Amino acid sequence: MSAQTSTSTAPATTSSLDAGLIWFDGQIVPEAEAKVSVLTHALHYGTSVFEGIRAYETERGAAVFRLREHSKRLLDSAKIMGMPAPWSVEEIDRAILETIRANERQSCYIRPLIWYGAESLGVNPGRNKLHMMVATLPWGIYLGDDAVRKGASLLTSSWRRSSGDIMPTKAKAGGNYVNSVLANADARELGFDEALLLDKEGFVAEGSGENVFFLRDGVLYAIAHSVNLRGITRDTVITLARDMGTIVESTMATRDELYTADEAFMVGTAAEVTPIASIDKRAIGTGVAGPYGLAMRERYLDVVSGRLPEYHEWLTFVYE
Ligand code: PPE
Repeated sequence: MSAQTSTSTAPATTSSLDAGLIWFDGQIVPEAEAKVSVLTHALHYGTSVFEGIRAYETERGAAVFRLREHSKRLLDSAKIMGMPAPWSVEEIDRAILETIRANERQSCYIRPLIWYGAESLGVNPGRNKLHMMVATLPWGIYLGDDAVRKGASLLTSSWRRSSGDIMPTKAKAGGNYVNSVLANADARELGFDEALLLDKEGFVAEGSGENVFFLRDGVLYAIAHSVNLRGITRDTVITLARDMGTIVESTMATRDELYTADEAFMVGTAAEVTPIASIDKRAIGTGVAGPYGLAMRERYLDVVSGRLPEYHEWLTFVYE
């Protein structure tokens, strides 16, 4: 039996994400008009690079947190993928600010994406044009209210983080995220909040979308860069911790090292700072969100919301 087809009207392509106006190859257009072909190379082979950025409401209106670092990482991802992106870091900054202003947002999650178009099919991307879009979305607490208050429950994933000789793990490339999607979906299906991925050697790499920290005897340990993303929130938290007088070290760690930590937490643009209550059903510390993680979450939210002037250099005020 053949599938029923209709040639009269194209199916709707609008999302239910309330993205409003989108920056699409230099034009600001309603989301319903920001369309791509079903033969888009990136849709078939994951040949896209993206960023996740947040803007927060401050006393001086919306401010984007660490805009330049995110625009730079977007271009670094393109470079790793061998994509000849024609946009400069300044142009990307401007496109992002323009999109926030067009939507009159006070706070939002920002998703820039660069991808190969639909000029040719087949693995070789060479003949496809590169496109860029910027969307802004209302987006609340990533792992939910409960995970933040009580601490998140993690499951060590049976999916390993890709190694650097299989995928370019420092690039935020669309195709890389199949690994995160599989790990996260398994963990959620089994009733956990998030997946913890190990690398090929069995060392802790990261969450499906977060970097990991743990605390032991007053020292804060950041999981070392190996196959994990060079997280901007990780860098922020290391700076904040040192400014608070905490000793911070970068380390490799096995999963059992985390089981017996005094505290652990995950960090990322979307997740912000989210305490970990348990891993593989083992309580971390007392099995609730720990005091250091909660204090770091408060500190982080103060910084991104502009309440601490000494960190204003990290903020780009959108309406000034
Ligand atoms: N590791 C991974 C794999 C990752 O995707 C992120 C961001 C991080 C670490 C933290 O990086 P940073 O945001 O620079 O601190 N994950 C983004 C995507 C989340 C999503 O569901 O999509 C994010 O947090 O925006």
